[in-house]
Amino acid sequence: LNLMRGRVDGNHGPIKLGGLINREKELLEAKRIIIIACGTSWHAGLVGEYMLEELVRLPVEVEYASEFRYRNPIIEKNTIVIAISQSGETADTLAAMRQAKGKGAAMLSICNVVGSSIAREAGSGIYLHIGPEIGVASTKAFTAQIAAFYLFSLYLLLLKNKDYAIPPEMISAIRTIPDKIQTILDREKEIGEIAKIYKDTNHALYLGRGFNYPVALEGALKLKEISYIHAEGYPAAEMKHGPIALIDKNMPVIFIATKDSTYGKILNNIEEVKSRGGKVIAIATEGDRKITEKVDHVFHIPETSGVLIPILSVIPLQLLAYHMAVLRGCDVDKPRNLAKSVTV
Ligand code: F1P
Repeated sequence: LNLMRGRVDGNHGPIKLGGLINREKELLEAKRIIIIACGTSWHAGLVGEYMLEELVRLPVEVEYASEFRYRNPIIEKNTIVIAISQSGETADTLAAMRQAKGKGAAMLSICNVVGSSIAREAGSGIYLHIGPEIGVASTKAFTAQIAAFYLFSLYLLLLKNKDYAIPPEMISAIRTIPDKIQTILDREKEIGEIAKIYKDTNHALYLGRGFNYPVALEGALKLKEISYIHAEGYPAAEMKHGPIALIDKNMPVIFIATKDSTYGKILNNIEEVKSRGGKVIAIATEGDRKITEKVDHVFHIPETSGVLIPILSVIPLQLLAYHMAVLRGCDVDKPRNLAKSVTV
């Protein structure tokens, strides 16, 4: 199951699942998973929820650690709590873990930093082996956390059914991800051109459905964090319940519109924005020419299996935030007011 090369340049090790061994019994008996995290890691947790529900059919909830720690949550028997953190030091996540542990939950963590406080508190889990983030904003942690959830889902399928054989296409789907990421990075210039057009905007709206809904949240967060542009991420279907009022020619609307089960609905949402004079940037699947006629700008990403789409669809959004920030003279590695690990 150690399928990932870790990073595109291959300098880091694969994600290993050996750290789950001392939780095998609890995982086998698990009836419910609660994921706790903050910021970008919380967005990865949402992808994890969709993935575990789709692939393993386990009920999953995703909670902001900063809320969970102050509530009196109900933790039933056979609940596993997974804490996700890039730094492994986020105070809210650590406090939420202690809250869950006190109520008898079995703990796991998904962390970058070996021996970090959160990893030690969990006592079991997955290390990403991608090294710490160099800048403050989380980027490679997000994609690696999603890869970890994919491997974790396969691990659970194997654990729960000894006769289960992983379909070869599920293995090749993850094996081909690094090359597909490289294809996107090779076309970074296209994103730079889009950024030049919108660099002076004051607001942006990010919309996605299904697996791309957390990606919309993450795209908006990256823009806020490093370029200080006000941005909101929403499930595309929620647009008509409020954000539609914001649409005008001055606000770019970024749609994650890949060819998956939500595609037809997303095209309808794009039309709703265009008919109100909005400017649309679409992240679409390679070969999708139909969408090109409907939007103002399109960036194509390679095709991949549904649950893995977020790993690819988030990268153009990370690049967009980066280019917007650089064009506006912001320090992308040290954004104002943000700490690398939020330890208070
Ligand atoms: C959580 C987080 C990051 C964000 C920033 C502040 O950190 O919200 O997602 O980019 O660095 O902290 P972590 O628990 O994943 O280390």
